[in-house]
Amino acid sequence: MTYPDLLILMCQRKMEKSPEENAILELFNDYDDDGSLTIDAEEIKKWLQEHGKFVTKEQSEKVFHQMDFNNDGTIKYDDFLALVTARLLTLSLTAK
Ligand SMILES: [Ca+2]
Ligand SMILES: [Ca+2]
Repeated sequence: MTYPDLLILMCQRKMEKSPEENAILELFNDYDDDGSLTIDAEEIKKWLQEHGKFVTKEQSEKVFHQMDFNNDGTIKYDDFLALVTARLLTLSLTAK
């Protein structure tokens, strides 16, 4: 399973229980361990570990850059929302 797939899987699980926006915000808060409203590579690494996926520092930095949707060096909720929305849209299109 690739990293984005894991992300979407977690999101879909949450969505079964709550409306779309809340599910994404909840997931964002899951990542944002220190409540700084931004996600850094270290938090990604930690989150993946908590979900049984061990990555190196290099790998977590690669994921970080994938998730930094507007390439400004930080992952904020906007990036996260854009990423998840784009991904879900792709999935729902390919599912048909
Ligand atoms: Ca943080
Ligand atoms: Ca960004």
